[in-house]
Amino acid sequence: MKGWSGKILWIDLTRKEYKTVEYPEEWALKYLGGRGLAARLLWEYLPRGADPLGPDNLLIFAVGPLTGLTVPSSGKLVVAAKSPLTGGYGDGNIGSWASYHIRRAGLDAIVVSGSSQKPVVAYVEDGKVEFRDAEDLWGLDTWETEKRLKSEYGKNVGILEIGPAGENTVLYATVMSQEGRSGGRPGMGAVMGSKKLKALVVKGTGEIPVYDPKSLRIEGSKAYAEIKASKSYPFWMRQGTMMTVDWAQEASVLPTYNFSEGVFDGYKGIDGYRMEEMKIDQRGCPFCNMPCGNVVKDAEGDPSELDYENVAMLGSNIGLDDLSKVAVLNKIADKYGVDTISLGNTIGWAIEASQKGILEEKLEWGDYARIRELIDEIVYKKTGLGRLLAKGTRKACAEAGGGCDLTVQVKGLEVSAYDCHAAPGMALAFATSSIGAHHKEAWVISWEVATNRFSYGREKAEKVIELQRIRGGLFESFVACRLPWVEVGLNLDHYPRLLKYATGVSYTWQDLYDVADRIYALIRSFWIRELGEWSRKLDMPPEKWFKYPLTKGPLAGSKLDYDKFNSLLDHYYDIRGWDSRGVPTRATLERLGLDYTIPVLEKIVGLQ
Ligand code: PTT
Ligand code: SF4
Repeated sequence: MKGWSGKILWIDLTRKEYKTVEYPEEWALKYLGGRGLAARLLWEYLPRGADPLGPDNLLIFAVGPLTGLTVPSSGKLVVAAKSPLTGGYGDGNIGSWASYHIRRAGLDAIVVSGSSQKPVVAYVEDGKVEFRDAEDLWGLDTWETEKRLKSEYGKNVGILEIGPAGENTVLYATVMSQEGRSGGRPGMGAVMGSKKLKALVVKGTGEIPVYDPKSLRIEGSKAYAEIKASKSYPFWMRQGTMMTVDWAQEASVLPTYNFSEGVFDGYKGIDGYRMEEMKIDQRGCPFCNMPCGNVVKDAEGDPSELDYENVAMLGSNIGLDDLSKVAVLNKIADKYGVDTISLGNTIGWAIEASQKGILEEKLEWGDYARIRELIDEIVYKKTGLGRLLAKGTRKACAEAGGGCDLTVQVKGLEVSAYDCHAAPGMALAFATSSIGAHHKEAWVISWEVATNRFSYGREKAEKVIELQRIRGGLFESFVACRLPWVEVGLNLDHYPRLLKYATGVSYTWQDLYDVADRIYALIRSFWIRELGEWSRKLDMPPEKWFKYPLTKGPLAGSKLDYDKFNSLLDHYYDIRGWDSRGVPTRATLERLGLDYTIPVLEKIVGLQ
């Protein structure tokens, strides 16, 4: 079989043992890789009900058939596990040389099980593993950790590591790489920390198996050239995702004061043009010719790599209008290895809850000095408030005994940087994303704002599913960055051709949509199995968007409509072939070849 190695490396940290195992060819063909393979592995091998922070959880690093090839933006991998933040399926997509080295090591995935007594680094070279004591690295930030490991193992390795947030199992700690790449928002870094795995270092020296290397090279070159020739390319190279700040303000979707408003008076202080004035470098993931990592000098004179999400969540959402200070908070988050989205969202909730008297301590919007300290308290769980906020907003409000109607999360994962008071389609995207509220799977908002914004019609559900299939299904399973398509309009038809040249398998678009639908239904089944129940309430957007209208900007007075949203959700379930609770029907599971989930779901929720 070309295109896949067909092999998975299993590392048992409890016993310090490892083995390489072949997995069924059918899994590669039906789930492709990345998220698809990770979901299949979790279903098969994670003991049902496993504690996400216990040794039974499986931490999976999975690549796909396009990863690491000389095709646009292919230096990515999926990191997945049962999430300690949500209790369901969790993953993230991270750019790192580790992706390329995993493939050159002849592997499609590395699965880490068990947990070490003492901090450890796993060094993987062509499928062999060495366990290196990591007492000396424990406590170091992600930048310093990577620097030391590079000086030890050389520059030609891929490194994925955690910082203090992962070590201290902050529930939204991420896995980091290359000083500014972060993946696994729903606490994948906490899972790594619970296993005492400080870093995974990978070196591969073999060839990546490809079915038709010549055609792949030609198709890849055409795609690279198309990116460079795109009209959007020059501005993208200047601002990257930071161009979104001005657009979000214009569209009244810029998260402001814990998603109370969609416009921010100080937006000019944090937008893409301000970033351009401060820019000192530009960097990105392997194999990318449109690098989006805009590096600025922060208020402390250090480099900090900015993205729209980071800036909106640690800027307007907490009332901070000075990009050089936002950049400091972003840098700290990267060094500590904690998700900027959940961090900014949780701090925003804390400030609002404090102002409403729910939390004892008085916190103020935009109070940079206090917020900087608070991040330390969260990451090191130093104070009562820090310990509370380290759990994310859903648990924090339950423990604080109030303010749950002010949390902006779905299934326990905090919403990313798009306010949806006046965007029902995007609210549906957040509500039905397979890891909790993340924009990565169906970023319908630009289409929604440009078309029939206030409609709750079936076309919104259709669009959400179309994007979930392409973004959440395909890009996450053949594993490449989606931004060449999203941001500079690379023609999607390159991808089935690239897949054919990589694997020898001719997938039609219908075949690919079936793969994506299979992955979505499997992930939904996994959630149901792990939560032991299901109800459509879990697919509802935050109460805040229904209850408290916007008070500022051109859309003041807007909020979501509960009944209309419910009918939109019905459309979504209907198109997906899921019942009115959001459970895939028996016929859908059979059609997608997920028969093995049927007896389990039948027992837990009963199938229609
Ligand atoms: C992603 C999420 C995002 S989405 C951003 S900014 W974005 C935040 N970035 C963080 C960061 O940085 N530091 C930090 N400590 N926490 C952060 N949390 C947030 O994490 C990222 C890019 C971006 S930048 C986006 S949209 C695209 N996402 C892709 C995706 O999901 N899949 C895919 N196939 N391609 C993608 N391409 C783009 O990748 P999560 P990265 Mg990230 C500093 O992982 O968990 O999905 O959260 O991976 O290598 O950093 O690239 O405006
Ligand atoms: Fe990485 Fe950005 Fe390039 Fe995508 S566009 S591969 S996230 S540098």
